[in-house]
Amino acid sequence: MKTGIIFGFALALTASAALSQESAFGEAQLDAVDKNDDDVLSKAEYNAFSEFAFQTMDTDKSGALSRAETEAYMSGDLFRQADENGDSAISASEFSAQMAEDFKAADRDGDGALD
Ligand SMILES: [Ca+2]
Ligand SMILES: [Ca+2]
Ligand SMILES: [Ca+2]
Ligand SMILES: [Ca+2]
Repeated sequence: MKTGIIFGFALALTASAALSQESAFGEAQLDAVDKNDDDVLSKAEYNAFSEFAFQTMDTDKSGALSRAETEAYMSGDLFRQADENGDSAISASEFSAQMAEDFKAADRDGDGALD
């Protein structure tokens, strides 16, 4: 398993937890991302989710994620991996670049969907 998809999945857990604090991890998380409930994660669903995860973590609404904002969700290594330009913040474009990379890595048959 590549680091990238772990990054993506960690964020998936993040957003689902934020959506539904009382749900146990598992089914509820997949449901939160798989909007049309077909057990396949389309690129559109993934992108919508990615946007949501970013907004959820960007608590001061600065348009970038500081280490403090992401501390509960990702390790220092993952943070540095996503922080392309090394300014100690993950901008929206760095975030979506990392998410896109993860999607590509996970979509091994290249059909634009994760199943
Ligand atoms: Ca789906
Ligand atoms: Ca922020
Ligand atoms: Ca950066
Ligand atoms: Ca696929």
